[in-house]
Amino acid sequence: MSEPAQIADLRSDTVTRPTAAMREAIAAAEVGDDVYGEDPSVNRLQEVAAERCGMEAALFVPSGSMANQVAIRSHTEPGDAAITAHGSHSYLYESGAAAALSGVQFTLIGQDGLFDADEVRDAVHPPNDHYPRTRLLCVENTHNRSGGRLFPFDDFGQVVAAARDAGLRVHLDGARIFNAEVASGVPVARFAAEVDSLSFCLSKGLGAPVGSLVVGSAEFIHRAHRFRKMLGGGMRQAGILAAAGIYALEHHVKRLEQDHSNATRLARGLSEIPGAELVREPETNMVLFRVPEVPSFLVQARDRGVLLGAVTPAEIRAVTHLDVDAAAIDAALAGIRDALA
Ligand code: TLP
Repeated sequence: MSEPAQIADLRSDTVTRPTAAMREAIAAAEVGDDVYGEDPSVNRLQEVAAERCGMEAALFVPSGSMANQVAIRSHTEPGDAAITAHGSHSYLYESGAAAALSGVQFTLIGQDGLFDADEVRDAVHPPNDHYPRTRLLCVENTHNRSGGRLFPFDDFGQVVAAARDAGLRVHLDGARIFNAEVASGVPVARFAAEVDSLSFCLSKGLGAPVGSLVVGSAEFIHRAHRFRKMLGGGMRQAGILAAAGIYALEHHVKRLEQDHSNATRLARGLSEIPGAELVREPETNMVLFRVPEVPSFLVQARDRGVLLGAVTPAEIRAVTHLDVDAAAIDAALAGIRDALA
């Protein structure tokens, strides 16, 4: 049987394909061997990223997972503890890497990716040799598992202050920090100014094929560079990827507001479909919703050209991105309505 015509792939914003203009930037990229530090496009991307975040330095890595793990490894020693939210990507979706690669134990707090300063204070282990040494706070903004929720800037400042009082370092998993910037109006540099390291992805809403950045102080990035090597993340003529990243930072940030309005459009439409129930109003580019029978619904939707993913046995995630416009959202809604009829 032939595959149904694809109307909308809403499984993730990672599914985008490079635009023609991005491919031109890739084709024109100057390259060199980045393990020797000689790829001009990678060097340029790292400068652009550091400047955009108002930090001293940046490091290009192949993935968001490696960005988080390089940061965790750089901030900690084996046997340390890191505080993060239930459902955070670095805890839940990175194959146990913090335990396996850094020997770090997580202390989980909060709900739906959000938590407050008291929860941070309560989660810090006392300075007693029985306990793991709590060393790091990891915050995720926007928070994926809770459907792209924003960590409000004031609350963010308070949890960071609590971490500082306890002598912790702070890492921000900003895989989608530009969605947060566009949705909240708080520039990425203001979030970055609060933390020791920030990671962000080029390969999600920004529409590049591969790559993430870790940004921080020059000293931190020097240490992170070593751990990137140790994790196997040293790349050679990576300038063809960096060129796509530079293009994405220059051209694909402001347009994220379209993804956000498409997510709102999708949520509005879903709220009118019998059998679909929104988990909460979208804040950025993700919509979480429930249907009575998730596995069979996913198949029915796929048969109608609408690709979706389950985040729990009961919840479905739809993510808007560069390759779905408002017309595709409307067509996807018609497919979903039909799949639930
Ligand atoms: N998230 C992916 C899946 O792994 C779930 C997705 O489709 O959303 N931090 C956050 C907040 C993320 O959402 C992701 C990817 C990562 C880190 C890891 O990025 P990659 O996939 O590049 O390793």
